[in-house]
Amino acid sequence: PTGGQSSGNASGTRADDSHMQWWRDARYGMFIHWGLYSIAGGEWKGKDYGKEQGGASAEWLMNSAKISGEEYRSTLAPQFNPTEFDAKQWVSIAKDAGMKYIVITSKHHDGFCLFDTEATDYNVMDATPFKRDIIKELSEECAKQDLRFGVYYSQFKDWYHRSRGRQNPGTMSNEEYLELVEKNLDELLSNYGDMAVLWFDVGGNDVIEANAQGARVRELQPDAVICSRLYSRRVPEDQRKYADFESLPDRMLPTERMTQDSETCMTMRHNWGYDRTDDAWKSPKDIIEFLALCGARGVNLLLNVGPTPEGTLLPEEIERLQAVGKWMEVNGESIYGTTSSPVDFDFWWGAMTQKDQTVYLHVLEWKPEGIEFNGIVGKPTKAYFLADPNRESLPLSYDADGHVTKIEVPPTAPDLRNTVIAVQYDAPVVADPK
Ligand code: H79
Repeated sequence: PTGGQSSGNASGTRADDSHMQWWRDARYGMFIHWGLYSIAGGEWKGKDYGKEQGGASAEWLMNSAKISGEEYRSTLAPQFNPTEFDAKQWVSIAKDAGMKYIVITSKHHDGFCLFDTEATDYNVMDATPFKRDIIKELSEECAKQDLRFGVYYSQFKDWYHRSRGRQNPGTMSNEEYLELVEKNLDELLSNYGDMAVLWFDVGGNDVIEANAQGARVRELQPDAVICSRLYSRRVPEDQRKYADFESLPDRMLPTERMTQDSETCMTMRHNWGYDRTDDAWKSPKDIIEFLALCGARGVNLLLNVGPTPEGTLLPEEIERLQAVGKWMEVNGESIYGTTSSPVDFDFWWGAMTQKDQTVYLHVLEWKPEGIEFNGIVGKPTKAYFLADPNRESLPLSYDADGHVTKIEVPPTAPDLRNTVIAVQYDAPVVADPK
């Protein structure tokens, strides 16, 4: 009844789910899509695949433009020299944005490894002039700045290494490929300090294969939080033994309260990887709304950036991260460590999160006539704007019959994007069963 999440599916493989607590409290993380595809930016031989393929070209370019592994590598790898890459700056930006963890593509479907590996020479050290272990630099910087660090790893799709017959000859047989994944995982789990998250993507249907990979993660990093995409969606949920959290489909906001640990991964525009022509930017208000709505449904938000070939974040990305960071500085209490709304419905003005004896109203649409809500037992003791350092009380009235609480507010919204009102009770919040 308190709206707290139940444990993930993985409790069977650990004594308890204590490794999930930081992740539940964190609520907001940074996703980074970066690789050889960033150089192409959605274009190949003068053709803009971003516009042609429904805007899903960036990290999918190799597939969309039907480029052979050989040509993709020989064209892009020698150009991969992002000399402006500065792990310290990226981590600071994520931190200032209010994000609590980072997940970066260590290997996407194009097969290119952003880390030092013995398993393939198709990696940043051996195949590019850059010769710097990006995963090492970022993991060390996260440790320094006290941010959790994790990796995305495409375990099933690998258009470079994995042979899938004539269409994609690959460089390896299936057996060799599974060995590559095993070695890569061992390296990622052994050489980079604490791995907070293992973000697998597009799992195959082979549960035995997936379980072997999950077991290896548990063995080497028992506290790593494992993404449900270790398994394909066709694997029944109760068989996803190592899935610690449910990953909602790409860019999908939750439509209802989730009863298990869940995360939405979201882009700032359409693509994940850097794209030269993608101009579908979401606004800072959009992102602040995502945070509120995800929070109300008990879901983490993993917000993506797609750095440039030079190794920088885009000014548009930085601007949005800073705007949301400023909002979080004032209103973070209504996001971090909160659980989903006490009630299953939204209100005309927005939605709620909760913590202990407080409910947070995320007011996305202002109504000068007052903010009304129902669904909670008892009369609140106090309501105030989180942004008000003096916590001045807003006038409250309570309709005992209808259980409706009304908060009087000024004619104009203090924050048009999302004004948070903290509503306090003198006991833990309980949803009204009526
Ligand atoms: O890493 C990002 C995506 O590249 C990856 N998941 C996020 C986090 C992803 N892998 N697979 N998919 C997403 C789903 C594939 C969708 C497809 Fe298509 C639709 C493949 C073919 C049709 C999108 C549109 C890609 C090419 C055209």
